[in-house]
Amino acid sequence: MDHDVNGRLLDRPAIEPPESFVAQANVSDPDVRAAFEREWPDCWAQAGRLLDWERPYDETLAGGAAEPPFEWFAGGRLNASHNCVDRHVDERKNQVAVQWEGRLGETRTYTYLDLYREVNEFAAALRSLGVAAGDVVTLYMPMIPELPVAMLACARLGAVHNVVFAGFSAEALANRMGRAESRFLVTCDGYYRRGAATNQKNKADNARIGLDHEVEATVVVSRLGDETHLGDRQYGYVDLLAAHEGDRVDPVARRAADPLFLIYTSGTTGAPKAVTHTTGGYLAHVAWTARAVLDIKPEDTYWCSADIGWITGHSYVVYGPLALGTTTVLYEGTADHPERDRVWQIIERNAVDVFYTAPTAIRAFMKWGSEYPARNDLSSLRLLGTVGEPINPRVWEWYYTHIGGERCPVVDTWWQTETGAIMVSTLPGADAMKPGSAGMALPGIGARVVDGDGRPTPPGEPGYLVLDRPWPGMPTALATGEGWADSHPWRSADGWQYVAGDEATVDEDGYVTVLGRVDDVINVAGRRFSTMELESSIVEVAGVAEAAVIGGDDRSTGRAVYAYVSPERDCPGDDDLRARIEARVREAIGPMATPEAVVFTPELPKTRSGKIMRRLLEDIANDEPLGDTSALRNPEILGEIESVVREEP
Ligand code: 6R9
Repeated sequence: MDHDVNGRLLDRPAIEPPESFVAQANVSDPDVRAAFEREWPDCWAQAGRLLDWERPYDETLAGGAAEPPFEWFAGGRLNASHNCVDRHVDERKNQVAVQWEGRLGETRTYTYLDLYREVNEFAAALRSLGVAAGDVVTLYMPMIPELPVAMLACARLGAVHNVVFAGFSAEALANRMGRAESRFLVTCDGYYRRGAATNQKNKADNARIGLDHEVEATVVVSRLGDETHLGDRQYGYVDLLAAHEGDRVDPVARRAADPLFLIYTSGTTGAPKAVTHTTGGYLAHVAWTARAVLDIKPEDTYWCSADIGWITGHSYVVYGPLALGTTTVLYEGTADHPERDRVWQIIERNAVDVFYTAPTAIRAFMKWGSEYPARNDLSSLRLLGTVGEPINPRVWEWYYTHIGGERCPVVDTWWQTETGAIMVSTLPGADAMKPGSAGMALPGIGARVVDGDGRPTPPGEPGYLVLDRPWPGMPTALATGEGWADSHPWRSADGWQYVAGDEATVDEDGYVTVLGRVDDVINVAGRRFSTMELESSIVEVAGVAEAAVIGGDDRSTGRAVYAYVSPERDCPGDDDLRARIEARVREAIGPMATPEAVVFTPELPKTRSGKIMRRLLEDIANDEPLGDTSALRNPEILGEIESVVREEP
């Protein structure tokens, strides 16, 4: 089969969603985009209506659409904890809200009533420790139910949570607490990683030492069950709950534009940046997309496998599904522990209806083989989703066939920490799917691909992906126009637009194909290669598990392709594998793209969500000092890679 430059299959027709899916879909009206256009921005009242407002808003969007400031749902007041918990208790108090699957095979079930009680008791505890509306509370916890409970308890008080990925170092935690001047911390004693216990409390204690300001209170959840020494101003989570048993806290009504949380970006292109999301606009956008794109119904069991420390976990493990009153699965473990069919067992055991994951996970599933999903019953699945990176058409097809049984639509959802919620995707009940292409801008969303002068590029021509209209889930810095002036300009061409930093193409039907971060495109002697295209060809070589390519300095061509390859467990990284990789790239892409160097490494440096940190690999290749490494899940691998590169002749 032929592929275009983006690796998309040319002779494969678009795939229509199955009729059985369309018949039950939350959104199936093919006219929905046009209807949103006709009523923009008031069309977003559809999202506002999914929420309970303590005080109704006066205007869907105040301030006009031309330039900041933008204020969504102006005049409205609401509380996110009320929206995600209280209002469901009357209707379905005994329905499961959070289904937890622990690393050691344990499970815990929280009904909406259980969640209501614990959120209230913990909110009362936080209040007694001095937490008030507007305070920043840092949450440094793995995937345990106490994390969403703590998020919702903060939201109940109008406090702003600052979740820091549990795998980050003490230094990364100190940096993120310091910048936010956060005086409250909720953490745990430790947790299991691949069967071994890590000491989280120790990291938290070290972070506190590195801070310039005092921490007023630290709450420690017992995950390992061992006796933990609690120092001054440190409190045990269960002791606090016991002290506040039966307490209720009235949800604090917040203005729609008030901050709900802050989170740091993935840092794939530079130092991680703080992003603040709003209470009303964010929650409305997340709820609407969870309903229209992920097709969530209250009676579903829904599983997004993302870590809560990533924006995807905030929006689609916690806020979106709970706002819609569904059952959300929370999984603490990894996909291959203790066995490579762990994910499929969880889907079978819980009869999961909708599964949302990342291409990096799907690539791993594909490598492990289809026998693992095949030996589990996946017939409960109705819809599949992916997020985080471009998904290669071959990987898409595998997901569609082996996991979805060709019966579940696949939504390839493009968005960012900065956008808060999904921006570009097919609507699974209304749109045809094109493997490898995310799809059209969602109804009411202005996404375009433009050249360096801001002019729309012709179909198929790469350009910059920009958002040229405000959206409800936009972060505070963009809404007020007071932040990010340098790194994220709203640049004026024929209006304001937010430059997302991704390179993309758009086709005749308006389907957007994301090629990768602008910085990740490699220019060799005037020819542009997308990292995805190159990496896909390398991963096709037998024995290769994963690959990352970057542009390194080269004396003759200016820029050259450097490949970092992690071989499969039983395959040696030797000259034979190197020769096969070079041959494959020459054949698939062309001699110009043949890697200047192939470096073997047991792992690639990755973020909490599995994104490859190419900029650090580039620093190593070019013998430059390493940039910010604080957002790495596995920083220890860098030293190993550096030593291999230095040994190269
Ligand atoms: C949600 C999230 C954002 C960057 C984004 C883009 C890449 C995300 C994608 C995708 C192609 C998709 N990205 N979804 N690329 N297709 N469906 O990932 O947020 O961690 O901030 O990353 O991820 O490059 O700009 P974040």
